[in-house]
Amino acid sequence: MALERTLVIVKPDGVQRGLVGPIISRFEARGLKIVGMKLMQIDRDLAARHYAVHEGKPFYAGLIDYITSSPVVVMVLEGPGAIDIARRTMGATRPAEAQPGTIRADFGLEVGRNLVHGSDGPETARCEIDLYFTEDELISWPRADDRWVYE
Ligand code: D4T
Repeated sequence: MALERTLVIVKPDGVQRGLVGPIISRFEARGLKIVGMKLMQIDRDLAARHYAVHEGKPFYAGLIDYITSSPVVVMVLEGPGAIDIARRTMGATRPAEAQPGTIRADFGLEVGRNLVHGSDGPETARCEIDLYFTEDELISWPRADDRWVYE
């Protein structure tokens, strides 16, 4: 499978609830490699650019308030099929509909507090990575485990 990069965000509820470690652990244990990561506060301008596709929807205002309410941890994860793998690890958008064993099912209850974001396709991933990271903030590094994770 092609090596991909995807943007993942531990949202404000994940940070406030002390779940940064447990959430990142799910992705690490899966075999995805962290190639960029930082704690940051998303301002309203960045939030509007990230969620531009949802502008005008009934939940948009609440979504912007929520994502800007507290620090988040943003990261770029790399691996074969990383975009889809990350989303399957997160589970369905609505935690009530997410499969047990996924992050949203195991840690969440409501769609407006669904703990994590993950890019939903190759084009979105490219745009979102550019939105949050400069090129020199991303590190390509050989991992000792690589030959035990990749065929
Ligand atoms: P994100 O973008 O946060 O990874 O979520 P998803 O990709 O899984 O889902 P989405 O784009 O459809 O929704 C973006 C964001 O809006 C919130 N939301 C969504 C909400 O508060 N109420 C709703 O009815 C929907 C559909 C949750 C995620």
